[in-house]
Amino acid sequence: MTKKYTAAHWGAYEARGFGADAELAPLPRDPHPSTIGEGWLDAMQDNGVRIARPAVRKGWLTKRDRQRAGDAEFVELPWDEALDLTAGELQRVIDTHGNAGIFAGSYGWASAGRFHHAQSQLRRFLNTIGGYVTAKNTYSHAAAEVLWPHVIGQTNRTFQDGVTSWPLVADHCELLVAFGGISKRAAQVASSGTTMHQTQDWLDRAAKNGCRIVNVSPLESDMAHHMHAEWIGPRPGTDTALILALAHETFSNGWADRKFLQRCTHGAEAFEAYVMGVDGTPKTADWAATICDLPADRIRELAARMAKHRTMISMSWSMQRCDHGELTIWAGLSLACVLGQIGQPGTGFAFGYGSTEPVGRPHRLINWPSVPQGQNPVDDFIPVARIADMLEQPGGAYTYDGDHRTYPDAKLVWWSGGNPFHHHQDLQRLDRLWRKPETVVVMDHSWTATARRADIVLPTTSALERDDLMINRRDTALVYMSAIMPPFGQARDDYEICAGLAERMGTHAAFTQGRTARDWLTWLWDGCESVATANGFTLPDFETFQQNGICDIPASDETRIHLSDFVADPVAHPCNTPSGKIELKSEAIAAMQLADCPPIAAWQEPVEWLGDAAPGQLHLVSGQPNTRLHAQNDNGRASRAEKIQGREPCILHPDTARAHGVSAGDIALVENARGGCLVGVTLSEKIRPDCIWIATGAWLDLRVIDGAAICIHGNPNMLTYDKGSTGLSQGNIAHTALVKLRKWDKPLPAITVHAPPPLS
Ligand SMILES: Nc1nc2c(c(=O)[nH]1)N[C@H]1C(S)=C(S)[C@@H](COP(=O)(O)OP(=O)(O)OC[C@H]3O[C@@H](n4cnc5c(=O)[nH]c(N)nc54)[C@H](O)[C@@H]3O)O[C@H]1N2
Ligand SMILES: Nc1nc2c(c(=O)[nH]1)N[C@H]1C(S)=C(S)[C@@H](COP(=O)(O)OP(=O)(O)OC[C@H]3O[C@@H](n4cnc5c(=O)[nH]c(N)nc54)[C@H](O)[C@@H]3O)O[C@H]1N2
Ligand SMILES: [Mo]
Repeated sequence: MTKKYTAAHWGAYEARGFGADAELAPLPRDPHPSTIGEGWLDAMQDNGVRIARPAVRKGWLTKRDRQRAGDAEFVELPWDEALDLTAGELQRVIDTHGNAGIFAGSYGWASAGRFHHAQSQLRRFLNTIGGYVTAKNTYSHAAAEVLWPHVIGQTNRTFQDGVTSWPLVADHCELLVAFGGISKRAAQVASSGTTMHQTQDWLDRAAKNGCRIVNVSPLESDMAHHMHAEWIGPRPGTDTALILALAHETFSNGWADRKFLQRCTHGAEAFEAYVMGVDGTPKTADWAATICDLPADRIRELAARMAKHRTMISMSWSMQRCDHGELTIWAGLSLACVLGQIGQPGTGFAFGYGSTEPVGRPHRLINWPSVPQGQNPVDDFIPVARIADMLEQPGGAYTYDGDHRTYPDAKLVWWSGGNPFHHHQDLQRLDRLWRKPETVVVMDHSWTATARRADIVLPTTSALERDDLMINRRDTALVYMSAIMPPFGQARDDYEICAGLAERMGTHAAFTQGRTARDWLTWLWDGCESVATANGFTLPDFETFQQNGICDIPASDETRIHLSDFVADPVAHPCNTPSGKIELKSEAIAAMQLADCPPIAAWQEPVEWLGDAAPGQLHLVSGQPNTRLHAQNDNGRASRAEKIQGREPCILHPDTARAHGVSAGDIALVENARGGCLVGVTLSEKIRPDCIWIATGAWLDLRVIDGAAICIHGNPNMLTYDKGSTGLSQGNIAHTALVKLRKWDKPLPAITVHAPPPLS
């Protein structure tokens, strides 16, 4: 029997059977298959959440109301009527407001195949009819995306691609200081799929080689237990102060690598002056100890070891998903410059080890083809996490990367392949502002919190229901993804939906270029064959690839030392910064005159933090879920198994639980001025007692109970703060929030979000 394969952002799978009999097994070559995959198949076979037919919200259909409350009734329509309605609405908005009235940034992860990529399909279609306002940067690392080009002259993508490869760390690094940890949890994921999970193996090899690992994080399990890592848990959001104190120790003890600073950096004098206290405050270990709530001796001791060993400073992406996040990662880079170990094997500075699986992979990167999105005639955009600000204040002023800009007026909001009522902060605020646009269109395969807040819902197939190609830029294999289920209900591929709309808008030929979905797959494969030839190898023909299901890429090993060319000869290989060097002070950022973003990596108090908390307040850390990709598969087995009385679990220190009168297994209300959520209590000694950890991704089930807006399911974005990290990048600050906690002693409301909305 020939094997079939499929893939998701969390791994690649062998498939047996079809439809109700389908089974998935992780690839035998994958040493550590993901937990997320265990809940994939049943999530996609779940009648309770899959959208079977196009649906239109009744209040919008009958009277064009904007009451997108999440509990609305929907009317199911035949495809032709739904597509006519959608195309008519598009045309109306374009005629009345122009294409700039369409906001279709559509941020989100969608599914892993190269062709059936939801956003690409939507953008390609909208570009054929005059374009749309888009969203720039990501929720993952917007602050880094805007900062790195100024201070190191690389895009975040180039930076990540160049990060020193794992084997060099495992074999040469003596001290790995990991801010935000490096965990198997987040490393389950690789955007566009992966045939293996190896991050933990690299860490194990490092430990076996005697590398000492220091986990700097509020949560000890951000580093695997068996690593016996040292744990330093500063108050969340205070890492910049800790790093500045490490730099202070390094300068004052004469351990700074002055030659490196002189050869390879710009602005080191300004940074040193700030660290040593030109502003009246020397950034000593004692100074940081108070801010970070750490023993000063511990900071001094760590600084000494970092200076005396071959040290890698690793920062997870979470380090910049907080207030002034740009400054945290810039501080990390600055300290690495002071230590002078950048450009050598296994030491220096890294951003993103463990945040996704491919970062640091020792395989060559190949830029495979993708479906062209075309040109967007509308050049307006918003920084991705400023959606609620945009809805609140069309025309409102904001700064972004040195520009003074104004928010567009979104009349029609279109989302495909993303879930803002998962990913955005302060969801009660978004819920309120979401009612401002005239029309909301959502394409998804499931009744997510966002789909429930749409006017027009167009049901898509899931990746399990169509053939596609798994093509990751840094994998050792390509995977032919075979459909293993028929389309759910009347669901259609994103491509087919967009083609149907393009037909109505008169752009069918431009959108499809006369190709069927299968024609596009062969077109992509033809492109892959050319890329392979240019890289010195050949690929099998399309039919053979489909037959085999997997195609290994030959000779894919690659060793990389980040910035080694630059460090070896900064004159011959300058950084693409104004000075040609790594900038510890940026004149470009200085010229922006931003109140919240100084031109060096200085400590700025976060808008909310434990150093300025009321008694009993806790810091909320809302990281990536172990059992899901964001909100995807929340209804699947793996995610459901971890819930407590159907609610998302939180992690609390036993002392904290006791002080708040809650025990393991209880339901607690976590709340602040922005809203509340109900969580199930789990206990661990391995978390700072003044923190609470809640994974993202429980589907928003919003109720007003005794006047308070509460997600009864446990979505932490009810509590997070919706503001830009600084006026530089406007990145989200999901990891900056204070909350209170108390036992929930009222009746526990039933979860409704895993059952379909009322349909007629
Ligand atoms: N509090 C807090 N919030 C956070 C974060 C945090 O750390 N803390 N992290 C942030 C980060 S880094 C990110 S990346 C975001 C993630 O936020 P999102 O990427 O928006 O979250 P997903 O749940 O992956 O949403 C993808 C959606 O695409 C749909 N989908 C899947 N396949 C298809 C398809 O073929 N077609 C269509 N049309 N749709 C499909 C899925 O059903 C799902 O609803 O969350 C952010 N939010
Ligand atoms: N299983 C799974 N893996 C995923 C995803 C998923 O949804 N599920 N999503 C993927 C995506 S889109 C992204 S962007 C990446 C994100 O990857 P990361 O940003 O690395 O992941 P997080 O879980 O947000 O954060 C990692 C840890 O940082 C710690 N942390 C938070 N705030 C602070 C702080 O102020 N200081 C310090 N020192 N530590 C802090 C938290 O304890 C948290 O557990 O994960 C990817 N991987
Ligand atoms: Mo992300």
